[in-house]
This record gives sequence, structure tokens and C-alpha cells, in this order.
Amino acid sequence: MLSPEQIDNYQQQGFVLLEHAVSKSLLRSLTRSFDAWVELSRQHGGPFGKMLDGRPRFDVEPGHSFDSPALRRIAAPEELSAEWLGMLQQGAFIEAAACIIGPDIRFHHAKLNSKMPGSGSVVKWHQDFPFDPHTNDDCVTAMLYLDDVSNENGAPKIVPESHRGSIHSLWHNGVFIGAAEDKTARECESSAVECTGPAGSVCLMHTRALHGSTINRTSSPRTLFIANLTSADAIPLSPNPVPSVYSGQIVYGKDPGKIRVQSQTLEAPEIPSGASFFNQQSQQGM
Ligand SMILES: O=C(O)CCC(=O)C(=O)O
Repeated sequence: MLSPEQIDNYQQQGFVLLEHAVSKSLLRSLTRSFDAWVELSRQHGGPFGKMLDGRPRFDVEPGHSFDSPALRRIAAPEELSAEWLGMLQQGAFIEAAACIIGPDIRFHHAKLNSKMPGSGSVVKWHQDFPFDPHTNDDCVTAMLYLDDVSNENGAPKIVPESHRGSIHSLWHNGVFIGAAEDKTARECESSAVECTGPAGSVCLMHTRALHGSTINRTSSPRTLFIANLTSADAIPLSPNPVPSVYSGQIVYGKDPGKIRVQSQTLEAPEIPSGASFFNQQSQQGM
């Protein structure tokens, strides 16, 4: 379903956006499911629920309340309903990823990241690979836009061609802050492009692409379904920060029974002690 030009764009730039990748009816249904979790979050004063390793599944921003729910992350939604699981098993979302890292895909993890109206959540500049190092970097972060995503509501910002550059440390003075250093962040600000698109778009981003996003300055939500998918011959080198009963499963094609290894030296990441990496990113290096 991706044209040769789109595949080439991904290879050259490190990302590609496909507009109208999923049907309006599927989008409506996924949005209803997310909205029900926002309603549920009103009953909780802080992070709640439980993911596989016991950490909270639902993460909320500081200031979250019944009147202003600020749900910012739901870990492993595929464990909660067949509809989210189905996104990883058949249809346009997984087929688009297969055009990039196929023919065989292994599932690593998935989450919903939301910026509710007026949300102050910022995603600092980082690459996904040093959070989730694998034996090779044929790994894609696939993001389905549940809402129209604009410059004003916190579109993912991606630095073109950064997937060909070095891996940037997420450690600073002995603290895992989950973000690139300030100098790199300033360079990203001046070279990144905002990956805007209508609801139903899918952005496929290379795991080594530098990216981040700003606050939501609008009165509507900005929600992304994000799946980290790998070529089936890429095997994780560190514990999964968003573990799921489906992690490691082949979700497309078949298991090649092979492990492909690239020579690389990487720093070991740290699993967040709280619900998500937002806590790590709010720290300062000592
Ligand atoms: O929600 C976003 O804007 C991007 C999230 C992201 O980069 C991540 O969760 O790794």
C-alpha cells in the first residue's frame, strides 16, 4: 500500500506520513474507546491500573482532576480490547509497517499518547532506539493519528535524515533523563519538520529518528496510537519499558528463526519507576 516514492521517502528522510490510512468508522470506534478511558480517568486522582510488570497502566499529568482530566498515556491498550489488538494483527496500520520492515514483523510494545486540551505535556527530543535497543535497527515507530494533528496541538516533530546519524545519549551526569542533551535539542529545533496530518493518518518513523513534540495549545485533544514494531529478526537487548503479553510475538508474516546482529555499542536504558517516560523526562541531569 505504500508507493515506491513513499518507501524511498522513509529511507531518505527517516519517516513518511500516509493520510487517510484507516477508515472513518474504525477511527470513530477507536476514538470512542479512548474517550471511555478519559471518562474512567476522572475517577482517579493519579496514575492508576496495572500493566504487566505492576506499574500503572494509565498515566496522568500533574494537575489531572475530575473536571480537567489530563490522561497522557495508556500502556499496552492491545491487552484491553480486541479492537486495539486487531490494529496490530491485520489492516492498513500493520500492512503499512510491513512495507517498511516486512515481510515479517515482531511486536515490541504499544501505547496511546494523548495531549488533552490545554495539556502541558512536552515530549523532549529523543530517539526511540536507545530506549528499546535491538540487535538491529530495522525497527519502526508507527503512529496512528486519532485526531487532526496540527502545529498548534503538538504534532510530532522529526529531524529529517537523523536516522542516519549517531545515537544520542539519554543519560546525563549519571541520570537517565530519556532526552538528548540541550545542544542537540537546539539543533533539532532548527531542523525538524512538523508531521501534521488529518485524523486517520499514519506516520511511520525510523527508530533512530530524532523527534519530540510540544504542548497542545488548542481546545481539542491530540491522541496518537503508537506501536513499536521490529523486523522479526531484531531481538530486544534490554527489558521492555511497556511490557505486554503480546511482546515478542510475530504479528505479521512468520518467524524467520534467525537473529540479525549489527555491530554497535549502546548504553543500557533504564525502565521508568513510574507509569511512563514522562517522569524520566521531567528530571534534570545532576
Ligand atoms: O506523543 C508524542 O508526541 C510522541 C511520543 C513519543 O515520542 C514517545 O512516546 O516515544
